[in-house]
Amino acid sequence: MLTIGQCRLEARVVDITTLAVDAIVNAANTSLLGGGGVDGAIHRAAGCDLLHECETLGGCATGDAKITAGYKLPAKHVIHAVGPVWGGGQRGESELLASCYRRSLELAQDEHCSSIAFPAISCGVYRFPAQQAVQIAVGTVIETLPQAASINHVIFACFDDAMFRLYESELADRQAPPSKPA
Ligand code: AR6
Repeated sequence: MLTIGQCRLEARVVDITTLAVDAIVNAANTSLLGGGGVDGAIHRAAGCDLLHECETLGGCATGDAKITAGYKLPAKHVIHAVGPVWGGGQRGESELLASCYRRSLELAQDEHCSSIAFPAISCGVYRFPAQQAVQIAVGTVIETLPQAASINHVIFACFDDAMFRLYESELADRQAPPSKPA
């Protein structure tokens, strides 16, 4: 766990669809019309009204995000972020992934959310290297928090222990060392 100002950042091994936070982030695709992985799990748990709202949104560009209600989910909102497909690292993948985290926090702030949970966007079907993605996720959230003052709790929801350990290690690395006594 890491505390930055008023905000607590933590990693958890958890199914993101079970979290009663203000917003969960979905790792969506540009159609916003559902898919496999975490996207499929979110649509199944939210019910078909989520798909109906997504159908009105006109899709979403890679690196951007759009927000809907949470319907049958315990979360109030779903922020649908579209991560990049990994293509070797020379196609702007890192910047596009960072943009997903920035845009998600901006939308959460616009809705006055205080808690948000992210999956490891692009780390499944889209094959982004996990360690690099985790550095981008944690780094971008920390950089963006000053512009997202409503947020006081960020959860990195991990589907397995290996991903959890990467987040734990990244959060520990970013913890400022305790100041030495004078
Ligand atoms: N809770 C938390 N994390 C999960 C869950 C869950 N319920 N389910 C999977 N993960 P992926 P992507 C993890 O493939 O790579 C979809 O078809 C998973 O272990 O869901 O961004 C979309 O429609 C992995 O670490 O998303 C797109 O077409 C992470 O979530 C495409 O996949 C992301 O894996 C997006 O691919």
